[in-house]
Amino acid sequence: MVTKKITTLSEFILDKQKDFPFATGDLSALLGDIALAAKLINRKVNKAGLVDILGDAGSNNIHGEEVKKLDVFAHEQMTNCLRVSGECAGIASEESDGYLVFDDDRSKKAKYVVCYDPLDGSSNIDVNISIGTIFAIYRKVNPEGVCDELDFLQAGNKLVAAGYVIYGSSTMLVYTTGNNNVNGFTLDPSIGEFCLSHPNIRIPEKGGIYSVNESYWNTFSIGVNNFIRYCKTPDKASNRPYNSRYIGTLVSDFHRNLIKGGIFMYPATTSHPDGKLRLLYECNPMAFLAENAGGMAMNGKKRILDIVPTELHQRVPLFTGSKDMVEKAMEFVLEDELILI
Ligand code: AHM
Repeated sequence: MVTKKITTLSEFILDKQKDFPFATGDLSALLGDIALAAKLINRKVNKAGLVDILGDAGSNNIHGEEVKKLDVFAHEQMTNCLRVSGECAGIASEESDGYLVFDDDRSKKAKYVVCYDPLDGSSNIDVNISIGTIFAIYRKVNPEGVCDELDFLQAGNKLVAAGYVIYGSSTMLVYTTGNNNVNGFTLDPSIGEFCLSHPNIRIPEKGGIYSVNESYWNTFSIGVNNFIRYCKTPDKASNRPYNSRYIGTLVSDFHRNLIKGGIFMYPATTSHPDGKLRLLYECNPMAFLAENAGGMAMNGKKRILDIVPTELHQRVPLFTGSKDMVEKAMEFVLEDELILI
């Protein structure tokens, strides 16, 4: 019997590091810390259905400890893993108002800051639908001293690495450090390792899926609605109508479209002119992944990665996925003035 060689995430990261002769290994270690936090979150996510049996969030479990909400737990795991690692100078999380500076001796000298959404799709937790963790890694603007807000308010085109973990029918970690290379690793629970399962992911240029919350139809711009109508209109030459698929967890919708080809949209609405999704924690990391997999990510007028953030929790409209579909969506969207940039 021939046994196929398994490449673990740690082996893969170390192997990649060899391509950069001056690499110190800090980024590799940082990615390893995030993978560790993901495994801890995954363990808890798998037990989420037992919360009603073992105790509701906010109550005490059999050990007398408070049962935490899963998103708070995920935030704490990410923060703790990064804090003790010494490779991260500070974090900004969707779950906390401000950024957090790690000011111990090692972290103060660290080169990187990390932005994350510890548990994306939290409204899906209670109904056993895939959720995820999204992360983005930047180099500190000023390598000396503790980090400050400007380190987090960098445009996505300055990203060093980004990725997500999807807690789905299997648990996967997908990440990129740029260079048009995106790789996916599936967690083998029997050995507790993420193993390379999806090398060099390329998003199909012509997708066949559109993902949008159509219940907001009445509040979208005319341009967005015209694009949705285009997606539904039969046309043999371009394989329309496209399939409509919407999970309501960005990580899951994005992941499906990344593998199968499609567009994900969270456009501006009349009541939310900047949409719902956060630039730092959701849109930038997904845009970096999309572009490095051969896709696109726009806010309706410009490239997501070129937006310079002005605040930590800034929201932006998002159109991302297969290049042909995003370009087509932009043609429709640009016809209309409702999108406010
Ligand atoms: P969350 O931060 O509460 O998890 O919300 C983010 C989620 C995204 O994962 C998803 O794409 C979007 O919200 C769905 O929103 P809606 O229910 O308005 O369609």
